[in-house]
Amino acid sequence: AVEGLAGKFRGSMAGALMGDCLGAPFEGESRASRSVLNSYFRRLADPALKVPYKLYTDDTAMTRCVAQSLIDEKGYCATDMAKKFVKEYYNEPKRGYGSNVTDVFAALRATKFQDVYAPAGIQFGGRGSYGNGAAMRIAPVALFCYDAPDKEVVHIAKDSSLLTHANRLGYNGAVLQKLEKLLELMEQGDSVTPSQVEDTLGVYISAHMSVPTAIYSFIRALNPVTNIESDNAFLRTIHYAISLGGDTDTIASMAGSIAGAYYGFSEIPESFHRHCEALSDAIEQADQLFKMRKPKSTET
Ligand code: R7I
Ligand code: MG
Ligand code: MG
Ligand code: MG
Repeated sequence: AVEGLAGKFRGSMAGALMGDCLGAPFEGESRASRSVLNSYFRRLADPALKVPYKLYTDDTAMTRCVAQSLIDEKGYCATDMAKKFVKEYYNEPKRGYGSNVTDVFAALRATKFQDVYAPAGIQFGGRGSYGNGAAMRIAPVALFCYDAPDKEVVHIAKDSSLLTHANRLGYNGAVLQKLEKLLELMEQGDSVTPSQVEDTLGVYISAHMSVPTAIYSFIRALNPVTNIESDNAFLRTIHYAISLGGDTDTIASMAGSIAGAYYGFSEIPESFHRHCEALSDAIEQADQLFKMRKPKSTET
């Protein structure tokens, strides 16, 4: 088995995929009941269950592009990443993309990638999208920048986000503002209900109403959660994130990538591997990112 840091790289990529695949059936629906979700996870854990695997959505389609671009270019190349997004979208447009980001893909293609940041900048009357479509695909950037100086991870995270999402609220202030609320919720411990999380942090498709929620899901699921039967801590994270309703694939994917990195791939129950599309690709990309990780920073 792959242990240690390599297992954490695999866990992060696999966790992002699994949160997306397992959360997608519930996206945009009203919050699933505790019995529906408990039996969903119980059934999937049964090795005898015969069902097709769950398809990944735009979250994973774009995560795969980010990872592959960093691998192919051995670093951040805006044009290559933008081209990969566009090629992927036109190959498989029915992965559930946000309704406005597809205009960015069309404009990038029409302008032959001449100014790769321009199309995102003119979304929503020139303010840019505050959708969570940049945050949902960020895990490979964190892995690629493992041990790199902070300014490197900030640079790649920000610039790769700007290829599709230019709204300053989306990637800056609003997220930080919400982190204060996140701390407030953490102080309240186990008594916090799904409605409170929805009202305080949000379960919406905007970055500022989903990123703090994903972080909260990871923290909350470190310990058993009332009404959540999953006793494996990795699965509990995804189960809890989905239980909040709303943008379930994306919140579960972001929470899953953190949990997978924290617990490591070997902690992900094997019975769930076959339920997610293209898990072997996620592992392969994780291994490549692991092999090419930056040497330990010598910055003081
Ligand atoms: O952010 P994005 O890629 O969407 C990601 C979400 C995830 O939940 C995926 O699973 C998928 O379902 O979609 O796509 P965008 O089209 O940029 O943003 C998503 C939506 O956020 C838009 O269609 C708008 O409804 C909303 N939105 C805004 N609304 C008003 N004003 C984003 N920015 C704005 C804004 O500035
Ligand atoms: Mg999606
Ligand atoms: Mg969708
Ligand atoms: Mg979503």
